[in-house]
Amino acid sequence: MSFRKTRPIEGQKPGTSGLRKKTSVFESTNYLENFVQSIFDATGGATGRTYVLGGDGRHFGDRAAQRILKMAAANGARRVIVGQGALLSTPAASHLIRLHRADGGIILSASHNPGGPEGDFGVKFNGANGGPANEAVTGAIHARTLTIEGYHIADTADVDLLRIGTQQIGGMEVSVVDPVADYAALMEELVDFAAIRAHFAAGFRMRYDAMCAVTGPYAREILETRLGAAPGTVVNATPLPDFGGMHPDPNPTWAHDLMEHMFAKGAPDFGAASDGDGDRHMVVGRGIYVAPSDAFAVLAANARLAPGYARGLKGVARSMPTSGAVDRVAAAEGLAAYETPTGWKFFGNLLDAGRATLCGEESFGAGSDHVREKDGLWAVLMWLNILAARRESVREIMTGHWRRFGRNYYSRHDYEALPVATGDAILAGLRARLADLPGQEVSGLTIREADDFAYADPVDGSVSAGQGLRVLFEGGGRVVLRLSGTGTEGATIRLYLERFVPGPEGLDQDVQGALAPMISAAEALAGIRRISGRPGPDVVT
Ligand code: VG1
Ligand code: CO
Repeated sequence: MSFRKTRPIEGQKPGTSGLRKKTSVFESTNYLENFVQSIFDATGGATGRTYVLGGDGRHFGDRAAQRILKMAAANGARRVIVGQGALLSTPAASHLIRLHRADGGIILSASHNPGGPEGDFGVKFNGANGGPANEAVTGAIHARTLTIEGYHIADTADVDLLRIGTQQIGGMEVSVVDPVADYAALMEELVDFAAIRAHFAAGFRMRYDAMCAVTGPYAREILETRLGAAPGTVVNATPLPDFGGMHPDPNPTWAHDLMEHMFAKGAPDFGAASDGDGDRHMVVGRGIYVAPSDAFAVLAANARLAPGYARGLKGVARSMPTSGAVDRVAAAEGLAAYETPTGWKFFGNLLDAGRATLCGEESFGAGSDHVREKDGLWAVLMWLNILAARRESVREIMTGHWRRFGRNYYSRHDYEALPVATGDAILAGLRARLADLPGQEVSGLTIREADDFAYADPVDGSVSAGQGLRVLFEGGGRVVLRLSGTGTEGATIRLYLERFVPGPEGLDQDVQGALAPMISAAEALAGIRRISGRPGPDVVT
């Protein structure tokens, strides 16, 4: 065991989902080590503790895992449970933390950001409840990175991460486990595997694109082996260090190959894709894309069809920028509905306190109280359960949903990697005018309310301010603006647009067309294009 001296390294503030940086930054001397030591120091030390460790298989993940194991040992940890090959999807890691009552977990991923030597790397710390560390903890970790003087590491050979079973580093036990088995068993408890198996046997066809990221082995085992989907249902199923050059972000832009298959002649009944670390998902029907906010509302409306939720839901929670579609389901079913800031960590208290069963975000994330992370494959299995039980197509389910609840037309426009000063100026400009906006008319819409969203956690009373600028219009339309916390280059502005149409007329419009008034109102209010000089958004979802 040795103590190595270092100096604090700037720029380590963990954002929405842990710390993300260019891979080369993480590979630079002591960067990873300083952050990991700071995690241990800021959470009361590692002595006697048990951790879960794994990641999405991206470049540097295996070397990072070896170093973290040696550091945990030198810091006195009792045991680390690590996925074979250093692989664990984020939801599977969350499950293992809970299953083994571990003290926490370290997840090696930059989620949907591209990987490889030129791409991004990331480290997330999750607490004993299996969820992302809250703001108090990430703040303490950050503070520690600014004062750290060195780290502890064992001077030993690497462990064999391919060999399932127990090994030792000094006094610490390293348990290499199958990354899939416990997760798959949990899914069997929640979702009606028999019904889905029968549906596949009756000819139902699907395409699951794992985008060369972590969910490949999970989806193969669950969909093809356990549920009997045709071999080849799961494509891009082998996790690769650079994700095969793909950008493992499951949206129509980056999962365009899946979109093409689902809109082509002879398309399968159902399509899905997941992101790098397996917490996000996209669902697509034959010839119909399902927006994440709508997909979440459908899950809430149909959850009882799955055995794990047959007794109903305790409540639902969505992030503020997520559309109000799920609120309409909650109102109809008499469920509590919560609105939280962006980022899964804000759902943790509601889930722990038993106030919410399902949580969802517009950014292709949905999950339940089975873990404390969003869970892409779980959501896909819930959809399969619903499709098998209702014996309807995705299009029929969506049309029926909109007829019953009305339709929240919704889109997110991302302006990526703007100069930081430009991003700040755009937000500051709108923020300064918020108080004067109510009552004003812009692009033919009357503004009802405008604020900078602040969230008071109903469980612990903590307040998170500055979570996004909201402009609400008469009639239920909305424009929301916030800066991304997960980008690794410049400032990314996310513009969220929403308009409610109660139906029965107007449920079948083109989304961007339906949102045109909100799009021009947003430009009139914030001037993103005018100030940045960009002709339009880089990504539209
Ligand atoms: C984005 C999404 C947010 C999500 C976060 C982490 O954050 O908007 O909804 O929780 O990514 O997702 P931001 O700050 O860039 O908008 V993941 O798949 O990276 O765990
Ligand atoms: Co992710």
